[in-house]
Amino acid sequence: MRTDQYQGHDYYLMDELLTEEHKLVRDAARAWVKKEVSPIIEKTWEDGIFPRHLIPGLASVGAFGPYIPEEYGGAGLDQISYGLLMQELERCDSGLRSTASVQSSLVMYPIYKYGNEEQRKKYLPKLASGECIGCFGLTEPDHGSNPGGMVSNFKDMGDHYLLNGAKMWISNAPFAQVAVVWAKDEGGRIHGLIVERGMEGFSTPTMHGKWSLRASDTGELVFDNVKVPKANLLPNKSGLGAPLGCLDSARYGIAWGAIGAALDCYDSALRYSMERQQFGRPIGSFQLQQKKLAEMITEITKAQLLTLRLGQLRNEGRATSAQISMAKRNNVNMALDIAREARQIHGAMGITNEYPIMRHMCNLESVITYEGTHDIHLLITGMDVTGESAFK
Ligand code: TGC
Ligand code: FAD
Repeated sequence: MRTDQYQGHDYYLMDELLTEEHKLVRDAARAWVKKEVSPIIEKTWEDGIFPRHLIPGLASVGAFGPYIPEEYGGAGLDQISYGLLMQELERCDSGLRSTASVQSSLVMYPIYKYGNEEQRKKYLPKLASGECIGCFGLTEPDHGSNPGGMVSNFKDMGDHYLLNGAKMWISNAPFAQVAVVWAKDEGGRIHGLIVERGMEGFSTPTMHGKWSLRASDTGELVFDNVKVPKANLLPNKSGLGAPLGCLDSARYGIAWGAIGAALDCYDSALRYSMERQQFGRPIGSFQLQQKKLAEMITEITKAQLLTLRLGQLRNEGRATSAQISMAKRNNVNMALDIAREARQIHGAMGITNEYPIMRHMCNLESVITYEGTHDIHLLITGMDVTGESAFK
């Protein structure tokens, strides 16, 4: 079993820009991860299952609904604390962060933002405590980057809605008790519906064969004439902007999370480069290895500054969707590049599970694809700066 020797890296003294609360939240999450998750993460990843016994611990560090008000069971924290939490979770494993992202930004956020008071009171406290786990169904087998083309639909049957269709690639689906599902009404307008496990005609088959994000459970959502009570429709926002609004929050968390994965790879590579001797010297004394390490910490530092500023803008309610896209795209790509370089610094050892590098690298292939692919985020930036959509 690998000992988690991780230390944070703060080249530009960013801690001085954080509040005491930010640091407390981050340090508590880091301590919990080191104690409870690091010792089991390699085995869990190999087994290809999400370790459900960690759910109460995730709730205890505030990872479920960090920025949801306390009156609904959330932690009532700001956006920077939320980001730091995601960073610490993904420092360990992207799948751990995924579970928290989905619960917070893709399930609790839409219920809080688009739901009515009854729905908030019914679902949010149980989601915050981890008593209930949720998932988010947007992607379909034939509609990934283009969710507006979805075919899942519901009909108004008078006293209930009748839901049909299928969602694919859904994180947490195999064990979630509730699903926030996006489907079209008879007029073709997209709405969010809360679908509960146990509703007749609703099933959640597990998807197998992933070489990435193995510590997160992924599944389908299948709706075969599911009767959904009318009280389960999210009433306060409809249209594609509703699910995309949730994605803004999750993509922001991923921007921080990716820094965590990059920091873990850098931390491991730096330590290894000073321990591993070749030609009678630590490999970290060779210029080629120093170039790799210097470029890694430079890119991490740039991402930390970009993301902290984004957090400030989100705290002020001024961050745009396009700014979030830029950070998600930049940081995930940066983390993947760093994982590849770190793998080389570790030589052959880098391909083993003695070190976290290959696990991070494999995970980041999902992270660079979900919540909008690398290409899609580039096109969002392109659209923002030119005013021309390349999608239509
Ligand atoms: P478009 O015409 O541009 O926009 C439709 C409406 O949406 C509004 N809008 C947004 N609103 C809030 N936040 C955003 N980020 C928004 N982006 C657009 C827009 O203003 C418009 O509103 P209105 O009122 O005018 O109707 O839409 P489009 O069909 O051209 O598509 C644009 C595109 C391609 C950028 C969008 O579809 C997109 O982002 N595609 C990527 C799909 C995606 O990210 N899927 C993620 C699925 S969930 C997931 O992956 C979870 S993984 C979780 C984990 O395990 O961690
Ligand atoms: P496609 O859209 O088919 O894209 C294939 C390729 O074509 C990509 O390289 C893409 O960039 C490119 N492309 C597409 N359109 C354009 C264009 N206009 N211009 C240029 N290039 C383009 N979804 C959910 O709803 N909920 C979840 O919880 C969830 N969890 C996930 C967990 C995992 C592990 C994974 C891998 C995915 C998950 N997803 C989830 C789905 C994810 O959001 C989609 O995979 C993603 O949006 C891309 O869709 P796609 O895979 O269908 O790729």
